[in-house]
Amino acid sequence: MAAERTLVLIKPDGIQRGILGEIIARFERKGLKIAAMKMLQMDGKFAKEHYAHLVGKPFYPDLEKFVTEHPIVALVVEGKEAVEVVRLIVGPTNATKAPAGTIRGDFSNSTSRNVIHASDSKETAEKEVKRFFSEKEIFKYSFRNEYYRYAADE
Ligand code: IDP
Ligand code: MG
Repeated sequence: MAAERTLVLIKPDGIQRGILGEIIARFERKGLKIAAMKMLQMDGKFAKEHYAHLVGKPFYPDLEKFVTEHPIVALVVEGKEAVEVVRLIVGPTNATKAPAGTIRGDFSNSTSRNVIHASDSKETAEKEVKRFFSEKEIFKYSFRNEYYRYAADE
């Protein structure tokens, strides 16, 4: 199985609302691997880099305040087609329209306080994983029961 990596952030609202475990459990249940995990607090400079595509938007000042005023949890999630699979589990940005069963569909009704971030493409994932983690913080381990997660030819 050609493993792919993606970056997941559980935003301040996920921690404040006490649903960190429920969110992480969804990735575990899917069979994905948590390759790295840490708690941190972003500052304004870091937020501007991470959300560079949104800095000019009218909602950006609120977004920066929201993501920097409390800690977040960052994870590297790994597995087959992890970038796409994680985005499917997360659901669309506007949680009001997010299908039930997705994280945003089940835990949020907002376009802003939408609980979680996930990289949106393989290229973004590579950059974002590096932004949050050094290579030595990312663990390369195998599941003892890989056989029950993927067939040999996947
Ligand atoms: P994504 O998180 O689904 O990838 P992006 O467009 O990359 O969506 O936006 C990043 C984050 O910025 C969103 O998750 C949300 O917190 C915030 N955001 C995006 N669009 C809006 C908006 O129209 N109003 C308020 N906040 C927004
Ligand atoms: Mg995005």
